[in-house]
Amino acid sequence: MKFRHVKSNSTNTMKFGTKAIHAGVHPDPTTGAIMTPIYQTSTYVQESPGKHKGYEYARTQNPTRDALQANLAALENGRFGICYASGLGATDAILKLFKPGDEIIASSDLYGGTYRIMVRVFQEFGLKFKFVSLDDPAALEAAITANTKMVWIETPTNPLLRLVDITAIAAITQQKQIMLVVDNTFASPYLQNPLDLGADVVLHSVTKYLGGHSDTVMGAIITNDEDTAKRLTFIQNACGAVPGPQDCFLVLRGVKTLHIRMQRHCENALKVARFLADHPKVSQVNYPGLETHPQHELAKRQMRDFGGMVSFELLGDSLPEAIKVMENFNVFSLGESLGGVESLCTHPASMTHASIPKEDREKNGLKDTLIRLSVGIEDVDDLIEDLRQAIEA
Ligand code: P1T
Repeated sequence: MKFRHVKSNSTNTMKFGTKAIHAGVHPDPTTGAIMTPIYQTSTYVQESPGKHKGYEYARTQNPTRDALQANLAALENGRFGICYASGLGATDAILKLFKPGDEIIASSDLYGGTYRIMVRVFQEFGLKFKFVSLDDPAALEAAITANTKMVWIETPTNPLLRLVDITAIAAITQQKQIMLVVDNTFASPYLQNPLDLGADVVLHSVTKYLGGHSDTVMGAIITNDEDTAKRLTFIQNACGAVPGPQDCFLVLRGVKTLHIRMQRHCENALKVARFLADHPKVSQVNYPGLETHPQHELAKRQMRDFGGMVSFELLGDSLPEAIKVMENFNVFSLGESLGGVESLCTHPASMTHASIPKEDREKNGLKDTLIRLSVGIEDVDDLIEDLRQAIEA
């Protein structure tokens, strides 16, 4: 099979905003349509058995998906992009690269669904997982054994907005020839490119900032390694968790404004974080852009800005009070997910991280009273007023 996800040379030299709009997409060859058509088909007509235009069956290849995969690869400065039906579908594909007995070290603060697929699905098939706090890269060296095959990190982490030093971790994994996977969902490729910092594989929940409009569920993997890309493309087809062409179209459309949206997400989130940090009823604010964040210097070095996610705790640590605040919001909507244009508020303990046992959550510093915000791109004065009235009501 022809391997079709190679980035075109011209996008190598483009800046981010130009790539977001142009990489991977071409005017439709039959009509000149500037927007990539939604190839809503399950199969392709062949002239003679095996004589076709490079497309046989839509689980295996689809032109709308090809365009998106090439676009996302370009945004991460990678050669190969492979899309899946969800972020967890992409995680599933990566975990299928390993065999029973292989050991995987994951950072201990991570999305609850990632923890769940590791512990409740792949551990049953014989993969071994260790969850280690990787704030300090030395903790990784101590955890590695001869069977360690992969290190999985999220940075910034969900929901505590801690950072992992990708360059420092990559120095260790490269020396020991262990695959390093970075879940770059919270930063988006606009703020951070892990492949440039030494990671082998980047994963996105495309559902979030890449899609950007809370209307699609999708995942993506980007890598420079041809063998890994071939194996992941094989799994994409053989296991079948592919995104539909309509969803690929929506994400191609969403990505065209990624750079503009991210600028506003960052601007608004910093103002929201400062407001919360100054509020007398707030005891703790997690945002890498605050000078008080313990890894602010690393954030400045590793990221181009600090993102749209903020989490906080109220003084007194009362769960009923935290719930009251979440019920009081008028502009922030209470719900799971993040990265859309509209502001969302989430209660990690009962929603996104409910699948992690309470004892483990608390060991990692995730309290039941933590409130997570996905700061949208509305007028920030309205967001701050909404927070003020919800906290003070
Ligand atoms: O939801 P899905 O597209 O399958 O992506 C899973 C996923 C992977 N990685 C990170 C860092 C994530 O945050 C997620 C999904 N997270 C949420 C739904 C959430 O509200 O945190």
